[in-house]
Amino acid sequence: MDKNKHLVFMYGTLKSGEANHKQLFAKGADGSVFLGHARTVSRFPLIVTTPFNIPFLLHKEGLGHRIKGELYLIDDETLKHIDWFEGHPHWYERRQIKAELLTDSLGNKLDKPETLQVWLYGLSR
Ligand code: PCA
Repeated sequence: MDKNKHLVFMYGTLKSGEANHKQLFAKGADGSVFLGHARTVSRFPLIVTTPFNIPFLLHKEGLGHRIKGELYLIDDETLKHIDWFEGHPHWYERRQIKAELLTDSLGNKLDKPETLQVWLYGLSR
């Protein structure tokens, strides 16, 4: 199996402290590494609704707000697991977007935000 790593932006239940965060480590404790806090470069609609306060991000770039989240570096096996967990591509769809990394992994603000191409799970329809 190849050993590629993938940048993934989390804004919902996979974030630290949220209900599904442990899924990031389901394929090994080092399957995911937190890089820092980040924000999408473009705006996206984020529907925050009950039940369970699950936020739904819609792949309608340009509408809504710049979304705050957490950036992780994830290995192949963990990415496959998260794809399965999020129902990619039939429910959530993983797409590439641009995000700004704002802090380091300790939460210290970067002097200059770093713009990165990252994966994000959202709804297309
Ligand atoms: N979890 C993923 C996408 C939507 C969700 O509920 C996340 O935390 O980014």
